[in-house]
Amino acid sequence: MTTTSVHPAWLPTEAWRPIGTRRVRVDVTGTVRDEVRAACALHGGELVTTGEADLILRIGGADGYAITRERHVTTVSSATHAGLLHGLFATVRMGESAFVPGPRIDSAPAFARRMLDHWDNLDVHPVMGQVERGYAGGSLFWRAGALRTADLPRVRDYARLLASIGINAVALNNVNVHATEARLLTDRLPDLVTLADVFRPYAVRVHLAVTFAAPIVLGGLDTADPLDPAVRAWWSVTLAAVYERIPDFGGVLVKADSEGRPGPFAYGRTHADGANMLAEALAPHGGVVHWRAFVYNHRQDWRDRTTDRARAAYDHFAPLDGAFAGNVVLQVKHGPMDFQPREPISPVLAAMPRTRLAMELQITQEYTGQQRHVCYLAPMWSAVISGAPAARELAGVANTGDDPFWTGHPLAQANLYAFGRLAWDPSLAPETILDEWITLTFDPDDAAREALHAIMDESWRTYERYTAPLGVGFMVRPGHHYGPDVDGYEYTPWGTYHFADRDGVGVDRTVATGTGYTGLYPYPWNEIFESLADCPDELLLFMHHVPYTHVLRSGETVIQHIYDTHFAGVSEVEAMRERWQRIKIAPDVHARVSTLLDEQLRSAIEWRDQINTYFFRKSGIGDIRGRKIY
Ligand code: GCW
Repeated sequence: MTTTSVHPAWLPTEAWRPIGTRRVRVDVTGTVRDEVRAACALHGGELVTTGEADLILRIGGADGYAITRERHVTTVSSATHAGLLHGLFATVRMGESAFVPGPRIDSAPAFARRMLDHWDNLDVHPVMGQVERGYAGGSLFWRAGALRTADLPRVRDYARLLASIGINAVALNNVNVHATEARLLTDRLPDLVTLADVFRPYAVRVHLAVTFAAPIVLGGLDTADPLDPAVRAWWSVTLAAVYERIPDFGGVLVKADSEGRPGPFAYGRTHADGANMLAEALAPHGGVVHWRAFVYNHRQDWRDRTTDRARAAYDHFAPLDGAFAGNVVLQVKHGPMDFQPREPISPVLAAMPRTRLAMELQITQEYTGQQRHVCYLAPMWSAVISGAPAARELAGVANTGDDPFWTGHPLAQANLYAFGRLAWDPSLAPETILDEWITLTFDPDDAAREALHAIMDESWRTYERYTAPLGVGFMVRPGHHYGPDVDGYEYTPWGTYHFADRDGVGVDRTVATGTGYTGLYPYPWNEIFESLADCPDELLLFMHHVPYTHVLRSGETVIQHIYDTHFAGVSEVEAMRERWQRIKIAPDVHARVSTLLDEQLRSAIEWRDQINTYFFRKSGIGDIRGRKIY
C-alpha cells in the first residue's frame, strides 16, 4: 500500500467542521499556547488574538477539562495542555450543542493512561508480516526497515485522531522485539525522536517495546541478569540517553519469558526482579515499565491434564503482589487465555491490590474476524472494564495501519473510537459511543443511522454465535487464526483445548474435579463459576466439561444450543448484508464493506457447517428442528 491519503469520511477530518467556521481564541501562555494554537490552526478554526471569539481555550482549573456555555461564548478550560485538547475535541463531538447555553460540563478521564500498543515491525517479518496480527495494511511508521519520513503528515493525522478520542500514550513497536526493532533503543533512536516530535503536540507520549536481552544483543554483555551490576548500569545509561533526546519519553513495554521471548527466568530471577531493574533505570526520568502478565507454558503436553493455561498469569504473578516498584505497571490481558470472543475476566485483575494494573484489550481483531467481519467490540469491553475496577490503566492493541480507511474494514474504526471513549468514560453505553462515531464519520440520514446500528450494535454477539460455542474458545485455524478448525489446536503444545469426545465437551476448571481455576476468583465468583447450576451459560464450557444433553440455564441442551446459535448467527449475517445493500453511504465505503460482508457470510457459513457437523458426528444427536447438517 503506497497511498498516504486519508479517507474523507474519517472522523478527524469531518469532525473539525464545527470549529472551522468559528473564531477561536487561545488564552494560554508559554509552549502550551503554541501547541494548542498549532492544533487549532491545523484544523481550520479562525484564530483570533483579541476581540470577540466564539470559543475560548484557556488554562486553569480542572484536570481533564471544563466546558462552560454562555450566551455568546463557549469556554474550554483545563489545568493542562492535554486537557485543553481533549476539551476542544469534546466540543467537536458535541457539534452545535457546544455553542448553545447550557450547564457547565466537567469531565476527567477514568483511566490515567489510555494507551495504544502497536505490534509493528520495521520490516516485513517472514511469518507475521509487518504488523503482527495487523489487518489494515503495513505500518504507518516504517516501510522496508526505514522510517516513512515522507508520510509523517499522515502520522500527524493519526496523532490527532488518537488525541480526538483521548489516547495519551502509544507504544510504537511490536512486543515481540526482533533484531532490527531492538535497535530503536540505540542506533535507531532517531526514528523514535522523530515520531515523538510528531505525537507531542497532541499530548501523546511515545513508549517503546524492548527486549529483555538488550544488554546482550545491543550492549555486547554476556548476560541480561537483572541483578548483575553491569546489566543494571547498561540499562541506566541506555535509557538516560533516550531521555536526553526525548525528555517526555513514556517508558518501556516488555514481553518476557513468554512465547519464546527472553526474560528473567533464564537467570533464576523473578519477574519482579526484571521489572524493577528497568523501573530503577526509568525512575529518575519519570518513566514507567509496562510489564506484561501474558506468561504461560507454550510447550505444554496436551496429555498433561494438570497444566491449565488459564491459571498461568495468576500463578506467576499473584504471589508477587507488593513486590513491584511504584513505576511498574503490570499489563494483564482482560481474559485469562488470549483475547477470545468470550472469556471470563482475568482473576489476576482482582488478586493484586498492591500492584498498579493495566488491562489489555485487543482492538485488532485477531480472534474476532480479523477486520473482515463486522464485530463491534464495545459491548464486550464495557462489561470487562466494569468487572475489573482495580485496573488503573487501559491498553489496547492497535487495529490501524496504512490502509486508506486506517483499519482495513471501515466499520472497524468504531472499535478504535470506542476504545478511546471507554478509556475516558467507561460509563458510556456502547450504543451511545457507536452513535457518536456514526455521526462524526458519516453524518448520515435517519435510515442510514438506523441501518448502521442494526448492523453493528449486536455484531459481537453475532460473531460469538457462529464461532466456538459457550466460551470454550479457539477452534480457529492454527497460525493465522482465521476461520474454523475445531481440532486445529487440540493436540498441540499451546494449552488451548476443548476436550470434546462422544459424550461431552468443555474444560473442567472446577476446584472439585478440575484444574482449580474457579478457585482463583474472589467470592462470589469462585462459587458461581464452580457451580454447574449458577455458571453463566456463555462461560459454561470454559469452566465445565458437560454432556451434550446438559440443560443450560436457557432451558436448551448444549447440543441444541450449538445448532441454534450457529444457524442464527448465519441468518444475522445475511440480514446485515441485506441491510448494507440498501444503505446510502459514500460509494467507496459501500464497496469496501460490501465485499467484506460477502466474505463474512462465506466464513460464517463455513463456521456453522464445520461446528455443527463436528458436534453432530461426535454426539450422534440430531437437530430437533431438522435443519441441514453435513
Ligand atoms: O494472541 C497472541 C498472538 C501473538 C501475540 C501474543 C501476545 C504479539 O497470537 O501474535 O504476540 O498473543 O499478546 O504477546
